[in-house]
Amino acid sequence: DVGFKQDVPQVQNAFLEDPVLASILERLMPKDVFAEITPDLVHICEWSNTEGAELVKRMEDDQPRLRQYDHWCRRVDDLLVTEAWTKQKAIAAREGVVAIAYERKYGQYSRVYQMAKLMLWTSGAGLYSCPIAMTDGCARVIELIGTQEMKDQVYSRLTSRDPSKFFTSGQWMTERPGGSDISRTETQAVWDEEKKAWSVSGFKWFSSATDADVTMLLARTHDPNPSIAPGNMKDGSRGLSLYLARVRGDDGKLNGVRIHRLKDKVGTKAVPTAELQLEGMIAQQVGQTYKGVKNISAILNITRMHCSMNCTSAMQGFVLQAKEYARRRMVFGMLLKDLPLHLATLANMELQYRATSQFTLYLVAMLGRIEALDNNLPEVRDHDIPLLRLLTPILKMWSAKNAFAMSQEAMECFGGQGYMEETGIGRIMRDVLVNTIWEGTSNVMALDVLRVMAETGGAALQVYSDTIRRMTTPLKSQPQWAKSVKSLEECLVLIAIRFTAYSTPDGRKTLEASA
Ligand code: MFK
Ligand code: FAD
Repeated sequence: DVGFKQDVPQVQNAFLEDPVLASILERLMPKDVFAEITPDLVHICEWSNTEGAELVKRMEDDQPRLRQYDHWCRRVDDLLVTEAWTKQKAIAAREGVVAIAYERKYGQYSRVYQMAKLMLWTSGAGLYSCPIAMTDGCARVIELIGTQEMKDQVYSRLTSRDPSKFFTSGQWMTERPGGSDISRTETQAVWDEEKKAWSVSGFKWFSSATDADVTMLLARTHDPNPSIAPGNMKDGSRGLSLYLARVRGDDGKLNGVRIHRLKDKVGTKAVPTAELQLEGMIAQQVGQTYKGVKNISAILNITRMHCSMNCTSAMQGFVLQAKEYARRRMVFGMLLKDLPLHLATLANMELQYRATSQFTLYLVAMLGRIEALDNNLPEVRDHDIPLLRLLTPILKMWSAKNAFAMSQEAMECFGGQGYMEETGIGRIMRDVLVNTIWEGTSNVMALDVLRVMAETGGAALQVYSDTIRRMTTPLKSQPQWAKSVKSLEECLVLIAIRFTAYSTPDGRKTLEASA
């Protein structure tokens, strides 16, 4: 045990050590709200660094399994999730990672608080953030269009802080013929007069967090009146409706579900993602018949925001870790932090992280206003709603691509050690990569932007350009670099830089100086 020993990089409190998140929150919230939530944000980082880190490790070492048959050859489809995974559920409830957004204790600022906490909680929750995202989305749909019974029996549990009551939700859209294009959905829902419920049968090709208590799913509605739907069913995505179902009954038995297989994935290994056959799953319809895609889109827009929060959280971790290592690792007689070339790499990472966190929380703040304020207020109706709709797919795509690219950079910052599983960068790299695919691939996000432009006749884009103009006009002249913007992506980076600049005391002066 002789020779050189590297000074080990220390785990840091991501809220206290990173000036970025705190400065954004200070800008987005009233002082008293910021002061009140600060201890909770400090606390969740401490939890993430201790118990959370331990649970994440255990979730990775001991992954979910499927026991399909018992020893008498009876089909049981026992999904064996790990103890650490189960514990995460209780902690998520207790910490209110969904509840905070719906309690609305701080009105429009509740969403910002929830997402900030979620960002800091993610490093200790690992991919338990996946069921939490879908639970959040499900709660929002029920809040918007659910029946009173759904609100009493399901919503109240999705938003509960009591671990013994807390429900999580799945989101079953993707089928074998298509995930981006769900118009070829094979699953059917037929009304069961005896049970006074819908009976759903088909095959769901991807079901994350299969241990969820309830699920939202799309199915082709069988209309008993053939004159409404020839052949009793309408083709395409406009023949789909949204359904809500319990995954298991009170007896713990699956509700008309057979678990075919657990997926063997590149990452997200802690998440039990399964292929499911549905045979008479009892469900309730949510919202209008044939409006399934429209109705489930409220989940999509929330979960896409969670994807971006997940990316922002990963980027924050990469930046903090890389900087910490740079303060301790000597090369060629100097600390990494003092080498201009390495510093340039860190600065680029820092810039990407700042841009992403500013952009993400800017959208979260709009979501908070839409959820908590009267939607007829002109600033909500004419600004927040169209702008959030336009920017959500852009943010989702952009943050996912950037977070994965940054994971490679972060790995390289640690040299060979970065490639070792023990540093944890490899796991996050694998996990963060999925954000480019689930909840819609990049090209599907690009097409969604076009959908918004087409549907609003360009109005959303007008709001966007007006907003940018408002942000830039107070400057005496355009900075030189702003004139050379070549793409929407570059433009977004610049907007994010501008937000960053505004959020620091002398940022504005710096911007003026660079003009
Ligand atoms: C850490 C984070 C963890 C997150 C959890 C992840 C767990 C994994 C979960 C999954 O991956 S779940 C599966 C996610 N699947 C997708 O994201 C599907 C990707 N494909 C799309 O998004 C397609 O664009 C879409 C399925 C929506 C296309 O369907 P259609 O039927 O061809 O779309 P169409 O006809 O253009 O739109 C139908 C209606 O929906 C229109 O409204 P109207 O009925 O009023 O005309 C659209 O305006 C509306 N719509 C579509 N997308 C919308 C939307 N409205 C609001 N927001 C949207 N995003
Ligand atoms: P496809 O739709 O076949 O896409 C293939 C390629 O075609 C992509 O590059 C795509 O961008 C491109 N493409 C598609 N349409 C167009 C177009 N019009 N123009 C240009 N390019 C296009 N789904 C659920 O419903 N529930 C879940 O819980 C769930 N969990 C998941 C967990 C994991 C780990 C993963 C990886 C996926 C999960 N999914 C889930 C599925 C996911 O949402 C889909 O895989 C995704 O939406 C893409 O659908 P697909 O796999 O059918 O690919």
